Amino acid sequence: PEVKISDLLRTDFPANFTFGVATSAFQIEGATQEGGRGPSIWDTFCREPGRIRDGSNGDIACDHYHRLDEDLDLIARLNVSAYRFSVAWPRIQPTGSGAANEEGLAFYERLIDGLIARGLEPHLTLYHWDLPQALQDLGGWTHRDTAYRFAEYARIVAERLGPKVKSIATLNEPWCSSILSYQIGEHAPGWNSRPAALAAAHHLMLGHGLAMQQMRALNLKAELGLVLNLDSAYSDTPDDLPGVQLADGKFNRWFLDPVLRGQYPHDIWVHYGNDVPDVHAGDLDIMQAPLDFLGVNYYSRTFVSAAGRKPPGATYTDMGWEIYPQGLTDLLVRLHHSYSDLPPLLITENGAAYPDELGTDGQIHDPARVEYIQQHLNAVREAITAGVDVRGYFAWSLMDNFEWAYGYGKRFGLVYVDYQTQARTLKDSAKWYQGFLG
Ligand code: PNW
Repeated sequence: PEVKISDLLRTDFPANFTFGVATSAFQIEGATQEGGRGPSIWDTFCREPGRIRDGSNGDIACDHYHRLDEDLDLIARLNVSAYRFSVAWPRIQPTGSGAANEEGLAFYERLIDGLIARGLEPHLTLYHWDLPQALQDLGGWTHRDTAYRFAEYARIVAERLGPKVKSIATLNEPWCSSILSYQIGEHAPGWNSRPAALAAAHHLMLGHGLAMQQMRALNLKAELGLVLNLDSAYSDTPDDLPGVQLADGKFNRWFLDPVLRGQYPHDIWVHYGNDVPDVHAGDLDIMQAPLDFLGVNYYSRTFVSAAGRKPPGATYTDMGWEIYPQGLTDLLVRLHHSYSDLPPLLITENGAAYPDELGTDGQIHDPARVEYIQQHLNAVREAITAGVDVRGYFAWSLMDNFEWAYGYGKRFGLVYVDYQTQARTLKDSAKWYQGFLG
């Protein structure tokens, strides 16, 4: 059905559909040496010359650690019903194992209580890439033992905070914390080894499964799940279809199939040859633990062309990522048809970077971001109409923040952050979301 996207209404979505905004700990908190926090691999990585485009680090970031109440008020002003945040493992276990650091737990308890007091649902992510450096010194995710350390950390957090939150996701985007981090080397710890990356991916997914076991035993009301970054792959010629299958297999199926089918995808296993991970008996059963939800982070599509062609007429965000909302509908519908035991889906991240500037009128006009979000919400609506069980949507991000290897140069926020003053200003996109939800 032809719907003018600007006419998209809250009532086009189910009444109990969750709308929220998302962030992660390292990208916004700052205060990296406070509250008993230990160093993470991102603190180390930022100090290595050439790793971060603008030479920045997470020491101050959005100073969220010191501005918690102000930021909770900001979230509430957007009229959302939910907030997705992550817990910094090195605040809870400064060296990645052993007793819990009470100050760390207390900070997140204050955050959660503050959300509840404002009528907002807390959605907690356990691991958004900030591995304690002490565990990296032992090999990081290439070391099988890290999976068991992660499960222990999950139990500590879930015991204390689990009773108060709506959902707990184990990992955010294991493709990023394995392939992008240990093979491509763009993220911490910056390695360049495919076998190391595949071992890391295996141990991440094993850690996910072990954490699920630990948390299930607590009989929490919270929904337990996993967040993957997924995209749809396309080509403009049948000659490129093998390339499409390969891209889809490495990016999507390598992570989906162990969790939803209890097996690695055969074609990709063969493709990886001698680089495949050491899988112990029983690992895949652990990884296949039932999920209450699957979180999907979607930003763009993959266009495969051996000849190097670009999709005609394509438009791009400031990340150089193509804007392709149809890819989100296609992805959701495909998940629905390909996986028989698919849990309910949450869009846990979606958004766009643009080089926003504070105008002379004191406003930030970001019409391209407004359009991006409207188009992708419409894409979600179309998937729901097609029968896919999507329960919520979280815009990435609440506010501009530390965009990993790009530092502060890429702005994903609905709220503008002036890093000199730490002043927060609602962009037009925040006002649009506020009005849409209000
Ligand atoms: C995600 N890639 O990162 C993360 O979950 C966020 O922390 C991040 O700020 C956001 O998306 C925007 O980048 C990704 O290279 C980073 O395909 C890189 C990729 C995908 C996701």
